[in-house]
Amino acid sequence: MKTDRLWTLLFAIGAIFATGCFIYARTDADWWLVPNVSSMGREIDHLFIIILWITGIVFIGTQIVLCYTLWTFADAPGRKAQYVHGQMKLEVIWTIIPASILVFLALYQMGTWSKIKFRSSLPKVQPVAEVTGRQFQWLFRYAGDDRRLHTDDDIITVNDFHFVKNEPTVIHLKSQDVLHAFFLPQFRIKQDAVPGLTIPVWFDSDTSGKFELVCAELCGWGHYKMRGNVTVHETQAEFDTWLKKAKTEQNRDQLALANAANGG
Ligand SMILES: [Cu+2]
Repeated sequence: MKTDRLWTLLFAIGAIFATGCFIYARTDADWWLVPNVSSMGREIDHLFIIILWITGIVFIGTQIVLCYTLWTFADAPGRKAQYVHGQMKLEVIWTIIPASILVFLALYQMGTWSKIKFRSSLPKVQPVAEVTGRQFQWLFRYAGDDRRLHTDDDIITVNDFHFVKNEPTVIHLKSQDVLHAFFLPQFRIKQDAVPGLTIPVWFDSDTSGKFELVCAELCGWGHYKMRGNVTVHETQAEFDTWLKKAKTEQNRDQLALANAANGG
């Protein structure tokens, strides 16, 4: 009997150890702590880390209680099972503690949430682009020289998003068909694109360079293809140069199409 208990205990400790190793391996890789380049990203990471600490402590605590229970109340010759209807006091305690943790988290994250999601926090700037998700690509519509969207000189790119470093950046997010999710991992931005809605999303970047955009909502067979490149330009002038180049390319393509249609 004693050996049985020992084996059970060893198994429980092994399971906890294996789970710990697994969690460590996943957090050590760039699985969730992808480098962050946005100002709001730091606050979001901070919230995640607090939640990880709370759940980690609770996990270890409950596993210790589990091991203790396995060891102390294991079957023994002559020991009779006891019928217990309930333990009011314990049930109240383990309801109040998680409820308090949830209330704490709800209150603690409110400032960050309002900064990121409340319309009143939206920077008062023109949107850099209108972003439309559709099966299976991201379309970016930039304003041309008139600085207005939905006019003849708009520039449209596919899976290619550009904006400027250290500038509050706003996009208008739409979907043409089904639910998609606009996910910029390095900026900690994830927002559903919902058919029929235009959703303003804002973020910034303190680093210039190339980053990644992916769709984070299973939207059909080609969902895996819905990824794009994000380029953060060092200066507005650099962005303008890129936009000009994109416009020239677009005009050239349109001309080629018109020529082809005319049989030329
Ligand atoms: Cu998708």
